[in-house]
Amino acid sequence: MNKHGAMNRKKRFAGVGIPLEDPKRAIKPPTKVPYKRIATEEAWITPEIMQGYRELIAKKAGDAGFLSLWGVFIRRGGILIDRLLDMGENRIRDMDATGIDVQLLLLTAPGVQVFDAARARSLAASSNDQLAEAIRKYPKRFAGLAAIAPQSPKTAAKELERGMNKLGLKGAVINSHTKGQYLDDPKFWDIFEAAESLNAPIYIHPQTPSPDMIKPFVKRGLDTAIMGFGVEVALHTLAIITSGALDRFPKLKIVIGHGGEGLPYWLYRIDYMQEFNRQAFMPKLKMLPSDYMKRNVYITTSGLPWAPAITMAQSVLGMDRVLYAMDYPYQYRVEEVAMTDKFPISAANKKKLFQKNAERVFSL
Ligand code: 1DF
Ligand code: MN
Repeated sequence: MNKHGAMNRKKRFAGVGIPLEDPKRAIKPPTKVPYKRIATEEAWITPEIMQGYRELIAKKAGDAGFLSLWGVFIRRGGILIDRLLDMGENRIRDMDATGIDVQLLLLTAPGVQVFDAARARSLAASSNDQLAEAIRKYPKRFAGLAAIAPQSPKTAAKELERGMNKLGLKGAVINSHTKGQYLDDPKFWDIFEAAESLNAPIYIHPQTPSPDMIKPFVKRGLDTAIMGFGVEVALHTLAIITSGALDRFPKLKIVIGHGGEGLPYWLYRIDYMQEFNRQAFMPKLKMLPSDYMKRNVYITTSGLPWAPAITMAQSVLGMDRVLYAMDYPYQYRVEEVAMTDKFPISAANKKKLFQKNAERVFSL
C-alpha cells in the first residue's frame, strides 16, 4: 500500500462483487476493537417491493435509471437479492463475519419512489411494519429508518410519525428524487416539518439521476454508483440548502452517504460561488452553505472506506458529523472494515466514527 492507501489493482479488487457468492473465499475474522461498529446505510427490501420491481422491469416501465440499475440486478441474478430480502440468520451471520454489531436498515433504492402514489403509500407502510418486526426479533442487532412515499407528502409525514412513535424507527430514508422531483420544492415540506418536530433524521440515499439529468450518464454506463448516484445526491442536498429550507427548518437533520457525495471537498468553492454566481431568483440565505453543512448535515462513510477522503471530510465538518457505514450487501468487504479501523485518527475519534455519532444522531 502506498502512502495514499492505494494498493495495486489486483490486490485491491480481488473478489470485488459479492464475496458472499464465493464460498471458497474465506472471510478473515474481524479484529476486536474497543467500540461497537454501527453500520448506518445497510440495505434491505420486502418481497412485495421486489415483486413490484420485477413487474416494472418486465414491462419496461419506470424511468431510465431504474431500468438500468434494477435491470442489471435482476438479469444478473445471484445472491444479492436473497441477501436484500434476508432479515434473519444469513444477514446476522454476514454481520458477525465482518464485525458489524448493529445495522441501521434502509429500504434499498429507489424504495417505493418508482411506484404510483397509492401503491407507494401502502408499500411504504407494509415495509415499515416488516422492518419493525425484524427489529423486534433482533433488537440488539438491527435498527431502521422508515420508508415514506414523498408522492403524498401529508401521508408521508404521518407515516414518519407512526414509524417513530409506534414502530420505534429512527428517522426516514428518501431515495433521492421522486419521479424527477426534489425536496427543495415546498410542496414536500410537510415532511421536513414532521421530521424536525419528531427529531427524525432524513437520510437522502442515492438513486440514479432524475430523467432530466440522466441521458449523458446512461449511454456511458456512468448512471449508477460509479458517478450518477453521487451527482444526484450532491445536487439534491445543495438544492435543499440553497432553497432556504434550512432557514425555515433550522433543526432538520439530513444524512448523506459516500463521504458526503463530494460536497465536503467543494465547500470553499460552493460558499464563494453561492455569492458570486447568485441568480436573482435564488433566496438570500441566513448563512453560508458550509454553515448548513456543519449545522444540519451528517455524512457517512458508505462505500468510501478511504482515509484521505474521510479525514478530509472530518477536518471540514468536524469529528461529530461523520458516521460509519458499510452499504451491505452492495459493498460487503471485511477488508474495508479493517481499512476504516486503521484510519489515522485518535481512539476517541474512532469511537465517535463507529459508534457514538450514530447513537447520538439516530437516538439508538
Ligand atoms: C449500489 C450502490 C446500489 C449503493 C445501491 O442500492 C446502493 C450499486 C440499489 O452499486 O449499484 O445503495 N450504494 O449506496 O452505494
Ligand atoms: Mn447504499
